[in-house]
Amino acid sequence: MSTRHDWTTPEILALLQQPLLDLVFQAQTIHRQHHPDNNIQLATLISVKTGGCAENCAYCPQSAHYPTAVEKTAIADVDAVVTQAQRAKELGATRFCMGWAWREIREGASFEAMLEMVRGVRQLGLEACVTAGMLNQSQAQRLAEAGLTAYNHNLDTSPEYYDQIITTRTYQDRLNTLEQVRNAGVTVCCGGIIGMGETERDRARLLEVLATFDPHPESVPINALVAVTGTPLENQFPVDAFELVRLCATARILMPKARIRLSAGRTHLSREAQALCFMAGVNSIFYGEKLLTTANQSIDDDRQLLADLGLKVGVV
Ligand code: SAM
Ligand code: DTB
Ligand code: SF4
Repeated sequence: MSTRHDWTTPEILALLQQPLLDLVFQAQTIHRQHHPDNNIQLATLISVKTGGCAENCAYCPQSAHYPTAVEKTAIADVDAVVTQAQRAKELGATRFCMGWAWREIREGASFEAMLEMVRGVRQLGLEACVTAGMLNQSQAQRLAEAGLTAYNHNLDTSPEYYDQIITTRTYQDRLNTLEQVRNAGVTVCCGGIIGMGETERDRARLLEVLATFDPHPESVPINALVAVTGTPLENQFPVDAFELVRLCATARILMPKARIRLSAGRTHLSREAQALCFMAGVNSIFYGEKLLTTANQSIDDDRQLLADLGLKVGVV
């Protein structure tokens, strides 16, 4: 099957809703046509600038709008960040992702520091990813020149459900940022969140927007909501693992070449549920004790899981 960019909502819903094992089988079949077998990427995430964000994303513990336990911090030092990247490399990561709780990238010393961090991470031979909110063309260009591999900016949910989750910036703002990233020649890391009270149709619509990009995002993070105390979504129940598997599998079918990253929310998943996600085409995880402000699976548990499943880490 050739890679398509013209998927429709009914087609995607039909994929999502088919019997689970048919869906996973189809996803794994496509996965094996485009990716090495039994291979997974480990990406380590750090928070360079935490908390105090001007946006009101309803899921986010870092938004200044909500009374969460997250405290605003200063921007981390370049040296400290590069040292963390070195440590992540020694532990087996091949991608290093740096997060800033910003509505948009700011100019000045903090942007110069961001460029230095990118150069430092690249010098270690790691892929470098930044997520720092909206950016303009000149900033995207300067990040590209510093060697940035990918910029992460998520759509989070469907265009229809979006204003239930965020009102301080629009879906179109997000699309514009993604276009700047693409124009600068930096790869696009763009995905969303499951478990925020959205319908199955919203999930299909999110995937539709991603799968009608041409080219597709090189990397698609799939986050299961981490319901954090103090946020408007604090009382959401963890999403059923099979629904997450369905989303991962459908993303794999629609975007055969993308890296599908099982991102936030793995601490709620059993080893078996994670294995099913890998079967469904997931080929990247966040690796390290912490995501940005919340806990991740432990390194020991992840190593054990990969060993038990016979998954190999590597850049292929
Ligand atoms: N401020 C930047 C932005 O919004 O693009 C970068 C950081 S932001 C924390 C990156 C992404 O993390 C969000 O777009 C969202 O998809 C995900 N995220 C944040 N909080 C989450 C949560 N509690 N559960 C699941 N995913 C979350
Ligand atoms: C993405 O899609 N998920 C990551 C990364 N991109 C930046 C962030 C997850 C954050 C989970 C909540 C927290 O730890 O603050
Ligand atoms: Fe800010 Fe990003 Fe959190 Fe939204 S998701 S509140 S933009 S840090």
